[in-house]
Amino acid sequence: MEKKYMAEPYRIKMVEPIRQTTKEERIELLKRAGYNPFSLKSDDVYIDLLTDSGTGAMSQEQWAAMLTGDEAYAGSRSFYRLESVVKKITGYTYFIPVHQGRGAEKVFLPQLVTKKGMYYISNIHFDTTRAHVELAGARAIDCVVEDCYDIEHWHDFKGNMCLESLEKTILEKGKENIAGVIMTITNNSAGGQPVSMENLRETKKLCDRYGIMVIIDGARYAENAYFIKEREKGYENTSIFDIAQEQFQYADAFLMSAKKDGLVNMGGIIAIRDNKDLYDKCRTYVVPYEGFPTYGGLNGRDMDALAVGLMEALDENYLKHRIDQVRYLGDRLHDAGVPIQYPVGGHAVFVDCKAFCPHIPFDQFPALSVTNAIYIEAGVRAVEIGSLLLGRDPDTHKNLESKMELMRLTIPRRLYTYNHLDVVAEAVIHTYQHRHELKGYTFEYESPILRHFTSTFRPIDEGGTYGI
Ligand code: P70
Repeated sequence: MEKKYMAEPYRIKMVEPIRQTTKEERIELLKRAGYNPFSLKSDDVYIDLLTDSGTGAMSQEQWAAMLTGDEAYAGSRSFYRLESVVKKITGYTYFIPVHQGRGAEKVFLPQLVTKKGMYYISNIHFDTTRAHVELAGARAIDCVVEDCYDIEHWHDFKGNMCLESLEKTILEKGKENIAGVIMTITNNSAGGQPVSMENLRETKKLCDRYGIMVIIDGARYAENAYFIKEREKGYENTSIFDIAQEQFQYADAFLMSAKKDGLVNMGGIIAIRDNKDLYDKCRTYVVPYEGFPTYGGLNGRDMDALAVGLMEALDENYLKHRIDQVRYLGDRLHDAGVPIQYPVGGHAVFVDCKAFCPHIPFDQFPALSVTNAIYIEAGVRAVEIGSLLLGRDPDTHKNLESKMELMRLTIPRRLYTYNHLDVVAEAVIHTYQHRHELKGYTFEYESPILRHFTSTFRPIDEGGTYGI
């Protein structure tokens, strides 16, 4: 009989002990961390769901490949091995390695910003992408479909670009002022929600009409391909590899934080279809920012691990178990009445903290409050994806209000078991039962760029509690 949630398609060859703390200790640890989970020591975290970025477990094949790394400064064999895999998957002509996703953004995004007053349009820009758009002197506009905000209801592709608002924005701002259109697949801020092949195709068609370049921000492109196979008519019998390849046909460039679907701890990719001029520009800037273009900030061994990881991440059994784990946690919370972005996406369960804590206003960060409460409850570290992460308007400096206040329980790849997820589910359900007692936060120190990473906070004083 087929199990509802697939068992691990691997066995465990090496173990890393994790440490449990007491509730009293965690209250003190969190206080010392300025109530910002990013400042906790990993040793003080029992189950770490801060991110799926660089936190997964590598396979024996990846570790073996690392021993074959060629550490030559220029022309490393490892570079050519990785290049051939990237070209095979994307079908693109040009490839430059970088140390991680933001390295790709820093090198690539400014190249299309040729004058003042330009815009990038995305289904939703993720945090570093938005930051690099703004650092390049452009502005970021998000045009995701409204379905995305219909948190409780099932829509197959909540990550899609809204084609009407995309076209409206292009016409309003003028096509000559659009630096590029960025398709984030899966759409991280929407809840790791997939983008359909049809939407990728139609977005590309529309952009071609206006002569605008399409860039895939594809940190989780393999997970997106899995959802297309599962949910989109006509793809049931297509292989994940072929779906992945087709996705890239509907773009001109591909930026990747390889720390996700590259199954490595560090790495990034810039790939360009055929624009030689753009490639030359990126190659010029990768040298001062990241390193010589055949290593781009990576060790030779890192590139070899990535060459293997990219292919492993397209394995259907691997992906089925991966997505089942996330779905398992989502189902446990959903069945207990905890409000979540439904259906769950590819890499995380996103808890709707606007519904969880309607008594906490957006600028007191309800999702930070829930995140801190579950750390105190069980030593589980999650992350806020809401108004704290969104930051301030770069022109008016006003706090922006996010449409959704989410706590992301991000599942690293091949790292935890279903039993760990039970601990997480119980902590969240318990906190939900005591949600009225939670209180908001205010800044003690606010960092000016990407503030969620390094700011510190203090709980608002009027009544309530920050732990249950
Ligand atoms: C995450 C991390 C990184 C990312 C991404 C997309 C779609 C580019 C990047 C940048 C960032 C993060 C957030 C909260 C806590 C820890 C880490 N996403 N595009 O977890 O890539 O990090 O390699 O520079 O999701 O979602 P990189």
